[in-house]
Amino acid sequence: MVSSPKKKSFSVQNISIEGNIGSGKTSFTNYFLNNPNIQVFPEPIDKWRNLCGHNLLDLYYADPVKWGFAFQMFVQKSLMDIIYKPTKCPYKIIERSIYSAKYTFVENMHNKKTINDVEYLVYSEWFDFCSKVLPLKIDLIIYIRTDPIICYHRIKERGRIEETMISLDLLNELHELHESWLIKKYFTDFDIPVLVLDGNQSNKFMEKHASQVMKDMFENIIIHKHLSNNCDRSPLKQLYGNCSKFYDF
Ligand code: TTP
Repeated sequence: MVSSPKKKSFSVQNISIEGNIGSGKTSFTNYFLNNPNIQVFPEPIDKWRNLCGHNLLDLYYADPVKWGFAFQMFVQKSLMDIIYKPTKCPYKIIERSIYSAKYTFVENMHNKKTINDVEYLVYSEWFDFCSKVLPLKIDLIIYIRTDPIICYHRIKERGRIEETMISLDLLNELHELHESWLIKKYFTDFDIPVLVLDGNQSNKFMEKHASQVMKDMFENIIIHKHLSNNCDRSPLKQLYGNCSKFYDF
């Protein structure tokens, strides 16, 4: 008896929300909270603030040279934990990824000698192990692209106690590193599609962006359910391709 070709099952699609400190990632992520097709995993900042009673975020900002390496190793571990958390939803949204931690924060710390060459090498060995050896997969990045000066004012407004030291210079440096990574595609072996959204806009517009993304995702599930075995492209790659895309409202 000849069996008919099986339809592919829908593997979970991982989407990470990226952008500078204060760019609006958390607010954007919150729009997806009550969608039954999407499970949202917020950034594990509470863990960074309380590792067995130690506030690593605070230690880091108080003495970056002493604590930068330990802090970033822990950030990497906590972000890895999230990508492995199971979900029954077809889409998983995570805020930040090991990629942004490495390509923006750690690169910046190394450039400024906050972490030394040996620490950088040890970190990079772990990063390579996590990103290549383990079956880690992110299917789409949504980049909330926000002017550093706007990020600066938002950070001042929210008044997170550990972040009083954050300067506009730091935000400019991190912005440039996000741009190199996600717009200029500096890391050539990084081929995850990037959807770029203008984070300078009001909440009303960001909500519209989120609705459009959810609509795309819903349609994408329907389309993917009808794909046969010989299509091996990830559904989100099919949707967004390899180039950046802006929604225009
Ligand atoms: P973000 O990850 O940028 O989160 P956020 O709350 O600022 O995001 P948004 O305002 O866009 O919703 O940074 C959280 C804090 O952690 C911030 O002080 C920067 C710090 N951090 C690092 O120092 N290194 C890292 O690798 C990451 C991911 C964050």
